[in-house]
Amino acid sequence: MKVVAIIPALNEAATIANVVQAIPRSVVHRIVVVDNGSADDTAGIARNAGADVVLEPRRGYGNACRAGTEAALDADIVVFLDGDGSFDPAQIGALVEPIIADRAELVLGSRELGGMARNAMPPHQRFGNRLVALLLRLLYGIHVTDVGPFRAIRRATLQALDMREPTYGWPTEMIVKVARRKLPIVEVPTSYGARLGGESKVGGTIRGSVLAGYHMLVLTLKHAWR
Ligand SMILES: Nc1nc2c(ncn2[C@@H]2O[C@H](COP(=O)(O)OP(=O)(O)OP(=O)(O)O)[C@@H](O)[C@H]2O)c(=O)[nH]1
Ligand SMILES: [Mg+2]
Repeated sequence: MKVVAIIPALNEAATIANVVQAIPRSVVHRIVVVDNGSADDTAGIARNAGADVVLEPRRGYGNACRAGTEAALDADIVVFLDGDGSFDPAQIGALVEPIIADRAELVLGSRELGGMARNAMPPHQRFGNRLVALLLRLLYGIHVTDVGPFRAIRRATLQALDMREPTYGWPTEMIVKVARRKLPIVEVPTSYGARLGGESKVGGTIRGSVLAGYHMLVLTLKHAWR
């Protein structure tokens, strides 16, 4: 099974080389970094570290993930991870295993199960993730403990989901659409630390937190009542 790692990255010059180089090449065949018009040299540094770089001019986490998926048509499985070094790329093998074993279509890395460093996630973000996980259980009957970005999915399945969300709704949209199709979702414990450098765009900013929380809730409710 061919595995391609997709890393959406916006101004991650301080960390992107570390992340790309830590990805186990025995598991991952190709690394795609999607640069969203960074003001720094994220793209050049990622390329030097061994990644293929895709430029996506339309801003937004979802737009970047979609561009990465379109650049990974050769993949059987795609893995998404952040470019800030908060996840451990060594755990990608554990993340893809349930798909290879045909036990899952979507595998979610759970930071609640894997444990997070004390300063890794602000309390409001942890609360929001737990709340959405609870709603996913109540409204869709799926047992998840976290709604994180570190995840693996069969590429053909992802393509069939017809993903639409341009920004922070993308990760939740993926989960609810897989749940509505009654495809198997498995959680795997993944560790989580504070970003290794650079600046936060989501949880560490008021704007990012409000937008992410809003989109996660709207997506969860919208697809439940459809
Ligand atoms: N391409 C792209 N990537 C983005 C965008 N917003 C965030 N990202 C990336 O998504 C990942 C998660 O963003 P972070 O800023 O780390 O968000 P966070 O994890 O809530 O915040 P921290 O606690 O500071 O790590 C990082 O790899 C970012 O570079 C965006 O608009 N476009
Ligand atoms: Mg982060």
